[in-house]
This record gives sequence, structure tokens and C-alpha cells, in this order.
Amino acid sequence: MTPGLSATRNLSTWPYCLIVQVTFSLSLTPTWLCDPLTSDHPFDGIVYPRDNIAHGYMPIDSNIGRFSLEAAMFLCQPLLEVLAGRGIEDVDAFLKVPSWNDLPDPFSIPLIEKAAARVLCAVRDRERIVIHGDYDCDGILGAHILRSALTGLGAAPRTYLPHRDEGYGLSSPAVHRFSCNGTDLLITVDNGINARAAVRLAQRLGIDVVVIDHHRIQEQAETTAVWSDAFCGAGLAAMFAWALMLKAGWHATKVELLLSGCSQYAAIASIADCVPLLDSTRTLARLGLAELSRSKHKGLQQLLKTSCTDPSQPDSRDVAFGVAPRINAAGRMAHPVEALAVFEAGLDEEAVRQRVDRLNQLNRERQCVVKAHFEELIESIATDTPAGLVVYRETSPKGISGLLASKCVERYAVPSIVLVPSTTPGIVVGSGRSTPGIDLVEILRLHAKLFLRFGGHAQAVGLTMAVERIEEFREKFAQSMEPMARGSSQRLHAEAELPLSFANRHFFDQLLLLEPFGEGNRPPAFSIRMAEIVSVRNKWARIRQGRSSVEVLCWDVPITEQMKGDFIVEFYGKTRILRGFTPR
Ligand SMILES: [Mn+2]
Repeated sequence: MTPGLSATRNLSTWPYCLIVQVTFSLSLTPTWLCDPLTSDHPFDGIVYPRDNIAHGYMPIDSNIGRFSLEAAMFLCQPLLEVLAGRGIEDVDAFLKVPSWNDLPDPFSIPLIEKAAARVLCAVRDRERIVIHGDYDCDGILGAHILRSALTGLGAAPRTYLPHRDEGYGLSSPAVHRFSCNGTDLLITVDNGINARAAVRLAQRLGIDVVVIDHHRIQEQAETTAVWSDAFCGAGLAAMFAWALMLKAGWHATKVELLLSGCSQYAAIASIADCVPLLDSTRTLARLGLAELSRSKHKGLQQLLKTSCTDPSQPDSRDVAFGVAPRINAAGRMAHPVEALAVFEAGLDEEAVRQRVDRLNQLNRERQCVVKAHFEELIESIATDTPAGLVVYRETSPKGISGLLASKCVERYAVPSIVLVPSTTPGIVVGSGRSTPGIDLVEILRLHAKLFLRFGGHAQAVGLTMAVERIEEFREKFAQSMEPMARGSSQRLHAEAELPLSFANRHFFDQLLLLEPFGEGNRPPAFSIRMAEIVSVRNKWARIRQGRSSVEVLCWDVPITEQMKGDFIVEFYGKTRILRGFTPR
């Protein structure tokens, strides 16, 4: 929904929506043109549509009592039901188009002021600064945000992104290299909080270390650490950049310009990383998505152009399935610096185009490799899947273990871990992905003695272990998952019923207010009852109900023309995806 929009409602939506005219004022809070309870204007000439009575809908649902009157009158019933079902308490705050003021004060993050002061000293004294990121989207963009901020302050930091073969996080060989280069200050982003030994080594070699990380704390490194799990790594880097600028005394307009830039990268990383898109992360991602649509960064513009359905209005699905996989492809198939190069190409359009082409090519390779390896993997899985899956893939490359694990979760609906050989003989590394409500770090902690190292988040973990312990781990993992598997049903259910006559422009405008979708804020799924498929074209089908119809993408539900019954459709950005079907 754009500010200032004034929408006149479709008559057929009447029983669900009490308001005929709505507007968003420039202050971005809903203001009602007229009071529906007292004004005689909005209700003039409205005919109660018989169709909807026949469907058995009631004009007002009991759930409405949980919302402010404004939200209840503004949003259509199916969306209200979705929010109610998700237990969102403050709907007004959830829907409000955010401003920078809605982000938390950066100085509310513990130790951020101390860390910012240390970094500003380093800038002032022209110390040699190294920024250590990671090989995934979050770590690459986090490093880029910090580099831009420090460059803006007049420093000339170096950026270091490890290759996957070096393993995750800050390593001793890397620290030795930084020391040889005369590094005075090392800033780690999206890693470092548990790199106790490497941080100690750095300190012994005379390198000061500032950690900016959001991973679960296990063995905390003893140094100045800016830690919060309210953001992804790049999000935290953006907050840190903000703190730096405030502390450096930058003018407000300059700070806002910086925030606008940082938030675009932070939004991509927030959607790509395993961090719930709620609260502060959601605010930052929403702000960043809006900024992304008017991005001046050549690299981002070109990436959006090749990967979005509508580059002028990128949504969370474009980012999750278009932009982020291309950035990640560099680290998976080649070296993460190839992604960083896109953002550091500056204004040279030809260079930007070539570098984005390279990412496109790596992404296509990645798709082929994952497809081939997943098909092989499926054959090795018994028909009777355990409650937790551990798969060892001797032939799969390291870069795709996380993607294979995600695909296992999708297919078998159980937490899955995919292990592949490391560069050290006898040692395997792996990635795990979880199902909603199961904290994988906690599960791994139960079997901590099996691993050389492990860590991550509730929904995504990484681990290293000896190859001979895989069997034991496989059994124990399935066992510890057994009691939980029974409780959580993985089948996607509809959160509300959607009469198709409601799926008009206003509905999609309202749906936009629930964005960005992803981890912790799933795209809403609606049931469309008593409908039929009227046409099929490749993976697309048109579903009709009464006089209304909608085009849906069909990935995993087999479809034929004239199929009649109840459909479950996920509304993900501009795309509708068929998720379930019950014949009638
Ligand atoms: Mn991260």
C-alpha cells in the first residue's frame, strides 16, 4: 500500500469490510475519511451480495474483537483471520508502514557504543582494519555494509571473505595472515562470537578484535562483542554503521542517506538468512525493501533487473528466490568475493553487468548440481523416513549441503542434516535445516560430544564431525526427534477462507502490508472452496470460483483441467502457489 492511496472498495467485498473508503495519510497511520457508524455516505446504494450468503459467510467474525477498530474496519476478513491465527497482538503496529524512527535505538544494543568508539579511534589513527565476513549472503552483505560505512568515514579497510574450503568463521590461519599484513583491528561480521581460540590468537598477535554477530552463543570469545539475535548479521552491521555515524556526529540527512543504503543490503540478508522476519528485523527489512525499489546502487539495480518479476517493486519472494540465491551462488560454486565484486564495481555499468552475468551463470550451475544430487539422494532414503534425517553424501560438494538439507525438509517434512566430506580426510562437515518449532542447536547440544564443532540458529545449523561417528549420530538424531515429530504436523493448512471475488487490487494492496514473508512470517495460505481449474498452461493453472478467477503456480500438486474441489493457495508476493487440493 502506498501512502496517500485512497481506495474505493469493490461492492462484492462488502460483508467482510465495513468501510467503503479508506485512506492513508502522509503520517502513515490510517485516518478515516468518515465514521462508518455515523456517516450516511459510505453505505449508500450497497446491495448485499447473495453469492456470499450462499457461501455461508458471516459479515463479522468474533475474532474482530481482538483488533483495534481501525484495523478491523480496514483489513478484509480473511487477512484479519490470518493475523488472529498467528497471534499478532498489536495489529496496528504490525501493519503500519515503518519509518526510521520505528527501528530501535542502535545504542540499545549492548556494547555497541564501546565497539563504535574503538572503531572510530582506529579510523582517526589510520589503523589497518580488516573486515572478516562469511561466504553466505548475510556474511557478504554484512561485510559490504561495514566496508561502505568505514570508507564513508575516511578509512580504507580490507575485506576478507573465507572460501567454503576454509570452513566457517574466523580461523587461525586467517588470523596469521592478518597479522602478517600488519592488521591492527579486526572486525568480524556474521561470525566470531564463538571463535574463542582464534580471537585469543589474534589478541596475542597484537590485533584488537570487534565481533558483530547474531549466532547462538556457545563459547563466547573474550572481546568486545556486539551481539543480538534480533537481527541477521548484515542487519546488525547496519545498526552498527548507524551507531558509528551518530557517534561520529554526522548530520541527520547524511545519516538517513547511509541508512537508506545499508537497509537495502540488510533487507536482502534478513530475508535470505534464518532469522524470523518479525519485530526489528521485519521493520528493517520493510524499510530496506522500500528503499530497494528506488535503489541507486548499480550492482543492486542490475541484480534486481535480472531476478525480479517487477524490478521496480521487488517483494520478499523476488529476494528469496531471485536475488539471494545469486549472491549465495558465488560462495557455493566459486568464491564469495565474486558476489562482493558486484557491489564494489561502483558506477562502471559494463563491469557490473559482467559480474552479475557471472553470478547468473554460477546460479544456473548451482541449480543443475543441486537437482542432480537431490535426485540421487532421494534414492538412498528408505520409504519409512525416520523422525529426523541424517544423510551422508560422499560425492556432493560442500556448497550445496544446506540446500540439500532444505530440500529434504520440504520433501520429508522432518528436520534434516546433510553431511559431505571436508578437505581433511576422515572429517565431514554438514548443514542442517529444521521444521517449525524444533530448535536444532538444542538438539545438537544433546549430542555435543559427537561433534568437533557445531553452531547456528534454531532453524539452521552447521557442524563438523569424524566420519566414523555418523552412524551413531544418525540413530541418536532420529531418536531425539521421535517425541517431537508426533506433536508437530507439517502439512500446510489454510489459515482462512478466501472467496475469490475478494482477491482484487485492494486485497493485494492490503496483503503487501503483511510483507516481507519468509522465516517467522510465512506467506498466508487461503482455502478457496468449491472452485475449479479452467485452464492449464505449463506449471500455471487458472482457478475459477463463481465469476472470479486467479492464476496459480503448481509446483508439487498434480493438476488437470476441470479439477473441482477445495484448493489451498499460498499468496507469496505477486505469486500465488497451489499447495493443496481436496476433490469434491
Ligand atoms: Mn547470518
